[in-house]
Amino acid sequence: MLRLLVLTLLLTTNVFAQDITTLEKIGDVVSLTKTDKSVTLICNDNSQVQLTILAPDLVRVRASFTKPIPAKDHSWAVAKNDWSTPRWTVNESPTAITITTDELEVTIQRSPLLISFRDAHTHQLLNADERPMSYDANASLAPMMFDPKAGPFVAASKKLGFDEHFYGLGEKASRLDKRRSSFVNWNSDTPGYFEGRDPIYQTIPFYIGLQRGIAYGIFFDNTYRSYFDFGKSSQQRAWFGAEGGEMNYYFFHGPSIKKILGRYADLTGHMPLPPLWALGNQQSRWSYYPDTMVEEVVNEYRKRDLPLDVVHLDIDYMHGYRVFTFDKDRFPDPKALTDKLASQGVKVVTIVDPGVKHPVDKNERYHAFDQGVEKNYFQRRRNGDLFVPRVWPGESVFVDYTIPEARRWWGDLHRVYTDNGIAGIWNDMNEPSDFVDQTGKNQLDVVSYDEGEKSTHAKNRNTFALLMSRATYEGLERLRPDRRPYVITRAAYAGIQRYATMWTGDTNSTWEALGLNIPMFTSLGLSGEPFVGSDVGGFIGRGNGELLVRSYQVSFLAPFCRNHKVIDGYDQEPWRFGKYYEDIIRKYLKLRYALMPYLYTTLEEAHRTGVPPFRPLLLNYQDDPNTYNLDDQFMVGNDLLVAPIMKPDVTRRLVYLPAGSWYDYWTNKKYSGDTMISVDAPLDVVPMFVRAGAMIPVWPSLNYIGEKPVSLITFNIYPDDSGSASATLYEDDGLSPAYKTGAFRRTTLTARRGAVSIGPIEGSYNPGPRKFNYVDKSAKRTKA
Ligand code: MIG
Repeated sequence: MLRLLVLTLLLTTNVFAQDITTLEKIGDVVSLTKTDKSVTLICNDNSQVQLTILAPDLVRVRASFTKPIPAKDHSWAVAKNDWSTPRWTVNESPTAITITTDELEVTIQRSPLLISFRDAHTHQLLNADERPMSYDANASLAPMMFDPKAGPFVAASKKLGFDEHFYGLGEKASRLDKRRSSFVNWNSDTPGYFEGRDPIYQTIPFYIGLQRGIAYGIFFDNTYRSYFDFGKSSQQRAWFGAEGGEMNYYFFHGPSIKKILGRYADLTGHMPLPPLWALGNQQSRWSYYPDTMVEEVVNEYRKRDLPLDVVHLDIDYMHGYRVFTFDKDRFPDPKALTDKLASQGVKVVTIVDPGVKHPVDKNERYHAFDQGVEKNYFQRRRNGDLFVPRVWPGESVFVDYTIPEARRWWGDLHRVYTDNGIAGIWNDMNEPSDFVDQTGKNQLDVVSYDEGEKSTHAKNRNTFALLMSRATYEGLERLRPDRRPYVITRAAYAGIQRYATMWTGDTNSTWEALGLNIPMFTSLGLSGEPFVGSDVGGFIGRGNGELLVRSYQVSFLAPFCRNHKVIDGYDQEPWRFGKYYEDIIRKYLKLRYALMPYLYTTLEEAHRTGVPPFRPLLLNYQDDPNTYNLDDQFMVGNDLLVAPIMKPDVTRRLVYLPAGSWYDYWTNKKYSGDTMISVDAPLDVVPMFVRAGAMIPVWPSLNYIGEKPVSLITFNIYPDDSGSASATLYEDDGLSPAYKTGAFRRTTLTARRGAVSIGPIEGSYNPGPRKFNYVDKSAKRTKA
């Protein structure tokens, strides 16, 4: 009873912070065993630590307290298990064991057991344990009550560098550099969140440490509620831990962040390319209905010469919020609607929530519920009762997505969408949100199949969205094998990039919320989620024309660019505040479409290398400490630098230009970097700069992707101080998965004092007849 009380307090207040100095430390090393890929250390308290060498720059650390490493080893996040073991050696001395790869030197001090990571060449220390890995020997933590297999709280603690910066950790309502902050991961529906609210929707337990320009990464693959403290509770340590599960982390050696992101993508999966039109402009509302209103929105866009590729249907398209149905009065003929919109170049995305309506009346038939009950695919409580949360349909049930057949069944249910011409699926509420209680209290005794482990909510909450997105993605892949799936999710766990793109949930229509866009998008990019965006204009509350314009001036270069608004909010489509604002928004939407070949080239880079399109400056200028906290500017790819205004009534700002030369995008005026400049930014201007040495490909004006064949690509040349510039252009069919088997074309171009040479060209895709045109921007300086 007392435990229950403590549990209730912990969960309702959510201010619990573990004092890791009270935890029991792992014992000393007494012996070791080796295989061709790993070393297992056996400790004097029967604990074991296993270090597995996956790549020269990637070592996995697994610890099991007071018992052997379990034979079972499973992760929903990890995509690659077949690493070809690199060269490595192990050396034993009386005091330590040292594992050496071509890049890393990992030393395990025997007593006390402390692990340190060094650069194999310079022997420079990268990261070191501050105390031995530890666990809660008293096992006093609450979730165990419901999940005896959870095990105790586990933690690892690292020395905090005096000058160490921390990045990543997925979706956090916080600034870019996470030094001196602490965070909790427990996927939560947090409408109207503000800076500092934590946790919010997603769990990506991966971070990057950067000190003296040298980076490492740590991925703590543990799905229980987890904690990260980057020098907040003590200036001596950065620690991470979780309320159960294994101490199980991967250490990535840089020194470059880009390299770490590539390895992280190898480990947890590369983002597949979405259809090219996913980079198009998108419009949403909770909710457009009936069908004629959707048509009206699209007609407005076309009439006003505003580009648009996608319109979203929020929850009111359904029959009484029943997923996989359409309301017969509001959407009597969805296929006719999608056909009609397709003829205007617009694709339709529908929302699909996890809550499957539980019929109120026993005699009511609803196929999704009936089939799921018959097949026993819905989550149940430990006592065998169906788990019945309350969400939009009222009393509902959730699928146990850990059951492979249930994922397949769920995916196949999407046939009703693909048959009706729906182009993509938007997964919301998948924390999973439950109106009975948003902290998860009502779900603690829900059991999931989990590969036969029959584990509970404490372990499965944070992966629910990952598995739901997976079911959706794989379903769309089966239903339309010749098309790339397009899935958008709100909640996530590491690995989500294999299945879904994301948006940052229910923001406020405020300047404060707009100020979070850049740190959140860039942090997500540093966490393996390249395809990100936020409701343009903000979701909750009433904005105004100025806020909407400034919001577009951030999002017009974000991968996901969608204006969306809450049900009772003031309308905020681009024209709603009048022509003055609409004209500016048109300018930025058109600029986005003009830059499409550049955006797509950087998106393909993200797919291939894990390096995101939307970047903090530090990703391109890792040696420049001026960039380490810079989160009111961003870059797209290597070449575009944008410094938006995110405050009302402000029309001038400081812009930091890193070393090198830069061209003002609007005037072509050239600046020397490595300095701060002050620039004008009236409402119609977002300060934007092009790196000298770049060539930016642009398309002719389009109302939507594929409106007409692109027969002319213009390369705007921004020569560097020696008169040179270069570019890469990536092209493919934009729709099918054929790019995965070589049907793409990557063209490299180099300009030297006006002469452009093309080559090499990679890939087998034939882009059809199209001409290249070259414009030397250094000769086109205009007056501001
Ligand atoms: O409880 O579907 O974040 O984008 O419009 C609110 C209705 C549920 C939350 C999503 C939002 C969406 C809304 N949903």
